[in-house]
Amino acid sequence: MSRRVSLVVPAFNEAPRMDLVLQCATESDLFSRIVVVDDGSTDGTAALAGEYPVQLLQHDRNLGKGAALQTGLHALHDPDVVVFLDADLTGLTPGHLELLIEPAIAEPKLGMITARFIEGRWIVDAQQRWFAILNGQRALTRRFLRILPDMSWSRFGVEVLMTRLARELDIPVKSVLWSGISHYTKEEKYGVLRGFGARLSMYWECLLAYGVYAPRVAGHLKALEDAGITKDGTLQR
Ligand SMILES: Nc1nc2c(ncn2[C@@H]2O[C@H](COP(=O)(O)OP(=O)(O)OP(=O)(O)O)[C@@H](O)[C@H]2O)c(=O)[nH]1
Ligand SMILES: [Mg+2]
Repeated sequence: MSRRVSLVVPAFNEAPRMDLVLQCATESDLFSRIVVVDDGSTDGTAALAGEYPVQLLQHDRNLGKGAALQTGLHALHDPDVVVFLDADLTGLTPGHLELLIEPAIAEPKLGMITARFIEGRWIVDAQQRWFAILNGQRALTRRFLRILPDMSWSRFGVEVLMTRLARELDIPVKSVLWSGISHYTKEEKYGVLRGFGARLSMYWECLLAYGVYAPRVAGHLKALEDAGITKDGTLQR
């Protein structure tokens, strides 16, 4: 794969869980750049990331997933494809990554490819199926990257933002199936009560992003129009 493919991994207190993603990403030859964004962690996330050949960026306080992805994007120089991967995946192999990246390179008309987990844990698979708008593992092509608005306000609503924007702008999106993969749920990370509270607040942030999407992106869409960029991300003039 000769195109420049970059990876952004947002991480908030993921030291005990992020070895697999970093190992898999750094040992594959799929990425020309790998950026880990430590989102104000208070554990050993930064130290762990430092053990791998990645670029480490750090927020000095927690700003949320959307801001972490935005910080990662800022650090990249004109990539052809950007992959977003959560830090807490289990069962990830280079084959999964190839499945996600291949269409981003082979089908230039696509704007975004999302991965949906199957044949892993039923509860996670069900969430991935019924709340696919929230799925975190994505590849974005140049076509979509160039019209992406600032996402740093969106926290866990960042996937809602990307999905709605692609829909509104008629950017083609493809879904690939990732078999035998899962991740740590919030309840597993923080315990049942605290984890469930964190889950509710994540869903709240997603709903909020859905609600404020239109006013938040209106100015950006107008600017794209003024710049002569059409709905599908191509220049009119
Ligand atoms: N919880 C949390 N995660 C963040 C934050 N900023 C970045 N992340 C990272 O975003 C990714 C997704 O976060 P998770 O908490 O695993 O959320 P999820 O997998 O979508 O949700 P569940 O597993 O269903 O709880 C992980 O790599 C996190 O480390 C933040 O402010 N809070
Ligand atoms: Mg998770």
